[in-house]
Amino acid sequence: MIETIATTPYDDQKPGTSGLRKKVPHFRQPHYAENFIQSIFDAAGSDGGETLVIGGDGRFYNREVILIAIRMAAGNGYGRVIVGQGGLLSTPAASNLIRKRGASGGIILSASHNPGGPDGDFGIKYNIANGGPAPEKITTAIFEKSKAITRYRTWTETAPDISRLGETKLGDMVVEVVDPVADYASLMEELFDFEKIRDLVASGFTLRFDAMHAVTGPYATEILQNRLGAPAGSVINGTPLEDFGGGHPDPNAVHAATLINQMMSEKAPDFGAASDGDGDRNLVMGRGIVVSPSDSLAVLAANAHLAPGYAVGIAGIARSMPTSRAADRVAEARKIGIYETPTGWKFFGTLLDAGKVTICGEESAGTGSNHVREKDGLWAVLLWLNILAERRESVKSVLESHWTEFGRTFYQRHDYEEIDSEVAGELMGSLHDRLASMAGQRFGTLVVSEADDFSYKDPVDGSIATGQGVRIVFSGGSRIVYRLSGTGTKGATLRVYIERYEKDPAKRDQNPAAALKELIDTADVIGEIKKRTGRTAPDVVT
Ligand code: VG1
Ligand code: CO
Repeated sequence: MIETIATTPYDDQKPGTSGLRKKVPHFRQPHYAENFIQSIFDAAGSDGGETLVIGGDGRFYNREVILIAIRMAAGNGYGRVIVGQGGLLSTPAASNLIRKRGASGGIILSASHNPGGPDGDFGIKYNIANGGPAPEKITTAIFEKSKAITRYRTWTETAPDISRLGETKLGDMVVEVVDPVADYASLMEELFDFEKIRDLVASGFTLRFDAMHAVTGPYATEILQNRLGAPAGSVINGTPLEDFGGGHPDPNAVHAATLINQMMSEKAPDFGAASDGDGDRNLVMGRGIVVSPSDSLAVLAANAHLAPGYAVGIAGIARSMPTSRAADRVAEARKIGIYETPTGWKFFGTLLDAGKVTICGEESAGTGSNHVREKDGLWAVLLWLNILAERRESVKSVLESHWTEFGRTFYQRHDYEEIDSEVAGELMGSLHDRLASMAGQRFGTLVVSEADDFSYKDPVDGSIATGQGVRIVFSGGSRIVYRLSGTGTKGATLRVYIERYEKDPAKRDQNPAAALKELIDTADVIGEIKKRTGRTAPDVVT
């Protein structure tokens, strides 16, 4: 029976870059999750009888909220929910299921790279019928609904057991529990030449994939070990844990340090990779080299035609604004479209749906294609493996020949975490105030050619997003970008993105910190970071 429960609004349910993220105790306040889920349903609207996909990254509190969401779906007239067994679905696998099964949307429970556990982070995200994150029009509507909510609807009986595969019913609604991996793994088999990759692995090519105790473990084990023949032990930390083993499932220099160190050692495997909490991001490494995510996007775009799924070539590339322009040089050379969007995958959906782009990527180690409407960590790993299987070269040699052909874009992102929100706001405010007078100013050898706050008009649906990050461009094309993170749950995180293009192959082997030295120093001068925050160095450099 449908039950209507009275509730009162919370005023802080505004989705950020990727859904609503808060600390677990915050989510455990009375009706907090219910309010947000009802606001999603209210914003999405329904004629009744639709299909909804539900899954999450397995973090602490995942199961509880999944059971709440199933009952509320029944209470709100859905005809069927498709749930990953045990409540697990990686973000790209959820996107695939939404598309494949013609669902009207999906609820993905994840705070991605943020740590989990009773005091860790939790998140809820809504994806629409194309499989992609809800666009701003819908996230704004969800927030508006959440501020005015007076009741939510649920189903009287409790949700069925989600640990067993198969169909059961909750009222009139079918609850279908599916293998989280199967459909995703077949999609990967369609896109990539598994036989070629198997041959590569059989020839002695070694790999290590760190699933960081998060959701990708079962996917990587099935695909890399069972289907592609990598020996047991190639996938490490492959069992999803509610607290990610106490770790921070972010595949960057700090949190994936163990694997990075192994890759730099004498006994390194040929290929190394790691993924984040919900499986949508990736870090790719070769023996003795870490591929910067912006370079990875460029290399994947330049070589995608080597994989069967992209053999006809790619229509275009989209990258988020702070992502380096390495991909732009590929697009220019191949005479295909290049689009610059705000941060967050929700801005790629219209371009992918319209067929304007095939491959998208972000500097934060997210890459993906039109096969789903999310970034996809394992997809990137498999495309790399397919490229290596075709070219029979090392990761390092693929990257170096890319730099020789296109030039090298030196790039770093500096994160200052948990700074005081007010201080962060003032820092950005001061940058805004100085934007108009910035052009022509000189900093050492650097002269500002343009400075603005990035706004985006979606070329497909005309929607506009403003305030997407401060860009300072210098003559010659070097660039510093400042923006505040929209995924944190404590204080503010300032991200500073620094880039410089080097065409001369003789200068391409420098270390990025050295190649970017003057820009890094200038980023502090212009951003007044030390002066305002007291921080003398970033917490994370990627
Ligand atoms: C970060 C990344 C962004 C990514 C987002 C969600 O956002 O910078 O590129 O799309 O996380 O990724 P922000 O606002 O903190 O910079 V995930 O893997 O957390 O869903
Ligand atoms: Co993620």
